[in-house]
Amino acid sequence: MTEHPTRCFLLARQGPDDSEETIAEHLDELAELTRACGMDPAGRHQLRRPVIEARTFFGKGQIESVADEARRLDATVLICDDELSGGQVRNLEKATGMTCLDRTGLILTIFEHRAKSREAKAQVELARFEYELPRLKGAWTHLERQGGGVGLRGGPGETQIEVDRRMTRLRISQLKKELKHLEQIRETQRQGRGPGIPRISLVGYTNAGKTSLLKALTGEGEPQNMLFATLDTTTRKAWLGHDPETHEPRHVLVSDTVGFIRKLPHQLVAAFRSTLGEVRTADALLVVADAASSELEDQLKVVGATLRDIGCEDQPRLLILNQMDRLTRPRRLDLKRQHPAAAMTCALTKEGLEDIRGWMMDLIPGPAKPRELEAWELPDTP
Ligand SMILES: Nc1nc2c(ncn2[C@@H]2O[C@H](COP(=O)(O)OP(=O)(O)OP(=O)(O)O)[C@@H](O)[C@H]2O)c(=O)[nH]1
Ligand SMILES: [Mg+2]
Repeated sequence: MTEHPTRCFLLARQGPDDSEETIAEHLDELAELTRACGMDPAGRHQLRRPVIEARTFFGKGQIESVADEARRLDATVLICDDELSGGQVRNLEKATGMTCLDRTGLILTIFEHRAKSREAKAQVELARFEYELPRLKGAWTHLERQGGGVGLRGGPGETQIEVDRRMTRLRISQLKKELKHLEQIRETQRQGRGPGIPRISLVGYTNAGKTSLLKALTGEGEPQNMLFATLDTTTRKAWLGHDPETHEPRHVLVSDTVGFIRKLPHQLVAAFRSTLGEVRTADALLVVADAASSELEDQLKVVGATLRDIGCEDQPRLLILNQMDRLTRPRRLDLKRQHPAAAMTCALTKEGLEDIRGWMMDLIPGPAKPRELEAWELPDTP
């Protein structure tokens, strides 16, 4: 028997300042996210909504027509590109009879599926609990009403929610402790890698080609055409070339990291702080972008903002416009004009990698040259 993927219906709000194309692109990305989660996006709508409806986010009529269409398409899950409160999720579920998720919930689910290492699992679990904690409040109000009205204390609903909240807080503090411990181990490993070898981090929008570049530079890494394929940091040694003066071979340590995305849940950014510590403490950053994306400039803005968010502002960085094999010649020239300092690469054919190596070689001082001792430093010859 073949298993059919869950069919879902996508929704996004078009506010007064949002263009139709922008929201359509956000929905394209949301569709990619649902595929990354193993679902089949059956239909979508962008709904004009100047003012958000407090109870259900969208208007009553809008929700009814969406529910009708979703039913026709056999969709059982409703996914909203905008962040919803716990109460809004419950009200939408009641109104449509469908399971409802917001973008943050979807991204968290993908991360839960992908997390393999102990650290990634703990980070994702922490983000999930942080996400759920304020949402338990909505359930509490709801149960309180069931229990007989405001002010009633000690009812079964209240007790259960209080227990849930306490357990959630307890788990959050345990996870934070565990992550602190794992961060210390990581720090020790970092120091143990030996002084002198500079550390470079690959950062950028998800699916831009970071892992492919790690592979092109170091021979290791498993690229996948999938959003958030990489959650764990992998560090490998890359050969740069020979020092032009000493002729010694030069190396760097290159780290691959989790990708960024528009509206990356802040709970995830906070939870991934220790993984992203690798980026913060790197000597330089290689910022990888998918040059063929129609969203290139927006994605670069998201990456810039996320880097600021995690405290990376001062490190030297090289913009890498990857996937240039997918560009027409005029577009290539256009991009070269817009980003004259960027390296243009194709990670698959390794084209342009020399520019990256050259940049790293120029940036990073080589090993200290043997110093010729002056006469006054030498022991007296008998
Ligand atoms: N045509 C072309 N495809 C590329 C290039 N670089 C990467 N890809 C493809 O793009 C997809 C994503 O590549 P990855 O290296 O996994 O991307 P990533 O940035 O590590 O993505 P996440 O880990 O999911 O954030 C894969 O299917 C790669 O084969 C390139 O230069 N040209
Ligand atoms: Mg990757």
